[in-house]
Amino acid sequence: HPVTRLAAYSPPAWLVERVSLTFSLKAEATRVASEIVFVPNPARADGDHPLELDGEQLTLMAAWIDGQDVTPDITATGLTVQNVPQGGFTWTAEVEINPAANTALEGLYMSNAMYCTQCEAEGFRKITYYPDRPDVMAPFTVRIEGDLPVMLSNGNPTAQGDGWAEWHDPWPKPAYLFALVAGELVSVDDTFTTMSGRKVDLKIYVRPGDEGKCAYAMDALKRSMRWDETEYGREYDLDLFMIVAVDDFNMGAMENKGLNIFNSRYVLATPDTATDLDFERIEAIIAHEYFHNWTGNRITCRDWFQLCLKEGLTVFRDQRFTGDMRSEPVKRIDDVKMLRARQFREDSGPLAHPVRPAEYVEINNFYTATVYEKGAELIRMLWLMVGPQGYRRGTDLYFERHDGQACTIEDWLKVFEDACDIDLSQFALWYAQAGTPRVDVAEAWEDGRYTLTFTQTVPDTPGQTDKKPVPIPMAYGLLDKTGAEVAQGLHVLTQPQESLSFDLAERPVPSLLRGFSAPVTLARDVSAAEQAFLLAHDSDPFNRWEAGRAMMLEALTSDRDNAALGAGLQAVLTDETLDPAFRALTLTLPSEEEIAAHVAGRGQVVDPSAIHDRRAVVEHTIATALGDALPAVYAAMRVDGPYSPDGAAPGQRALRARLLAYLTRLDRQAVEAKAMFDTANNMTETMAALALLVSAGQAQDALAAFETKWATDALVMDKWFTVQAVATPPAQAVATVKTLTQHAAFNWKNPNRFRAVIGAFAVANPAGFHRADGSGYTLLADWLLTLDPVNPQTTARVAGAFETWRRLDRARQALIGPELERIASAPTLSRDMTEIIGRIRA
Ligand code: BAL
Ligand code: ZN
Repeated sequence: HPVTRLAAYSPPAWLVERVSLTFSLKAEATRVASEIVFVPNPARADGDHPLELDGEQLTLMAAWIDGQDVTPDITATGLTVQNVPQGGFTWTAEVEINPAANTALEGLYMSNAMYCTQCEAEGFRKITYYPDRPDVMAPFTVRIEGDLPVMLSNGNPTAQGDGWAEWHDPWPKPAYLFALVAGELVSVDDTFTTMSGRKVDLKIYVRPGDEGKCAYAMDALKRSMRWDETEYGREYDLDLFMIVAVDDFNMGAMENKGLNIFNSRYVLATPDTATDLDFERIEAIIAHEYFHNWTGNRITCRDWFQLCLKEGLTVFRDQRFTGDMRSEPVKRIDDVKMLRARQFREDSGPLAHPVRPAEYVEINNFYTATVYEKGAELIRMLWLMVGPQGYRRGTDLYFERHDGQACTIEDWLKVFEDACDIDLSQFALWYAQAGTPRVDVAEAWEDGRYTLTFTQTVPDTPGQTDKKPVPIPMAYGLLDKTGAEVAQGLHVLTQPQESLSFDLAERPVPSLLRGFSAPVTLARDVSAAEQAFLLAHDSDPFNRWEAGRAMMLEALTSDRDNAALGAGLQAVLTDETLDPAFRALTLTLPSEEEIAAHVAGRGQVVDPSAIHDRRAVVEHTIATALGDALPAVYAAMRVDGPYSPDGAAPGQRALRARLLAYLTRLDRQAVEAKAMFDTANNMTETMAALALLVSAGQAQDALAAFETKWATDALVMDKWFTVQAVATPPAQAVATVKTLTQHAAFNWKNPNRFRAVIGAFAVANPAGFHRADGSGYTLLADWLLTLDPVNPQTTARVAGAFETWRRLDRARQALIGPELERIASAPTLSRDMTEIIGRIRA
């Protein structure tokens, strides 16, 4: 499979002035007629150019240039026409495609008798021949013919009749933002008046029967539209904004211009069917896709190496939105937990790559935690470094200077250099160097002078050594004995080693990397007493949580005495000035993955079984130490009255669920968990209780009752699948997963189902997956080989579960190695899997 390289980028020879498409929909034989007006690209006035178009799995019926028949040279990936008129021409063609056979869910495909598309990154080439690259932007006119009641495409509707509909999108866009949807759909409607007073129609399309599950998504959409106006000055730019919920979808959602397509799990929600976390995710993803309208669509990426230009920025935007809608410190802690669990894991293993990769085989393999989450951290560091006003000046200039263009990271950094008068040449290294920088901290106290010395190193990663220091914004505070702050600030580290000194009356306790001001690992010897002090006193909520987490990690991986931890957590638990959501996070033990990463970071071999067992012991110890406060706060956090996913209630439920976990640790009969399951009036409490019952081996009746109640709701049944795949104790996990895969509702070709069972088991039940007999590995490998010919993109994503294999003991590596080899030697392995498995094995 050929490698695509950033260094080999050259601008397109031909630009598209406009494109018209006519679809005649038939499940097995859809015809796509195209008329594309090509004009020469002034940037390529370097001689004569043939016409080269991308195209895959297309049957070309006929093609013309300026009305003359042509016979292109056709390969498996596209076509070429020599000797085209160099001043410009019109290409007209008709192709036939088979949406019903498209199980990969890229291009035009069927989901439950509904036609839909997914074109990012390179799906449009499976719809018709086209220059399928993001730096070719054009206005689209689309006509859809078919006998379906709803037929949608991008932009505004221009005309419709019996069996046809026409759409026009005036905003030039790359092909990856094209969308078409057709089916038996109904819409939930609303309107939004923009800041300049224009009325926009909002429509969420769902299957009949799901109309009652869209209210939260609609509300989140309106709040997102307002937030983008007030925070970024960005107004919506069409008369209509549509969202469609689709059951078969590889991603979470897709920002197609004016016609966002969503995985139905991120649209549909009622208190009965969705948890607090589901509501929060719906809000965040609705916002994310909407925000792409400016960061992604109006200004797009020049090439796929620049993916973080739109994704990192849009993730940062949605993170800030959620922080504003909910709790900023809680959101920050959640984001850092996710970053560490997914991106630090990726950055420390064989799949490590820079935020802007230099090469790829299959671009779908680079929709990663590094591009998205670390990409967002880079924007966040920039925001910290230039301050909120400088940041706004920079983004204003970005929109003004680059509207309608396909841009690069260099363009993005240049607007900040110009708007804020800073030099970002060193900052650009963050985009090019993979690996999580490590900052070692040493302290000195002498004659009233306190000195912190920081030493940074960027670790080697596959294909990258000898890295340079990067700018690291270090937010800090210094606390005196009473916990009062005697100094605080932000210092940007730029040197391999750098010191900061302060003249003080007494030796302070430092609180470093406040708010997690940079995506680095901080290495510093901190005593238990100092951690306990920070847990009790730090005015930075992130570092307060961080101190508790550090104490827990010590308890989980060393023989340190836990008395200070128990007392510190009890103080947090009973501190009514603290947000219950924050208390819940602080009382949550690090996940098994987080513990494994910590162990590996110390250069030790990871034993997932030992980690699982030790975690249970420490949880028991903490539960005991919490004493009477545990049942007391558990009772006090009860939420009465009607369910609301907003306000204080989710935090109270989160704390209550956390405490229920501790209570259940002390009572293997799980009496309280059974009581919560039996009396819950919302899915949040139902799932919290069910997960504890499954891990306590007490869930037989509850699982049966749940299944009876929800058998016909696939999204809710995914929760039933996942809770068993994830929470079943390690000894039974593989057998349970095998049973689940034989369940009538387990349609493995549906990405949500596959992820709910196989994906969840492999990443979220580490002790079950890493069973010493290797049966978890064989199970995963079998399923990857089954799914790959059907849906390579989802297969390759789930295969990432093997990325940590080198940190395991030799015996486990000796079991995984042959499974990886078995996959690699499959006769027709996809390009996606060939690349991922190749990199994991390298
Ligand atoms: N662009 C793919 C889906 C998303 O990141 O919004
Ligand atoms: Zn995105």
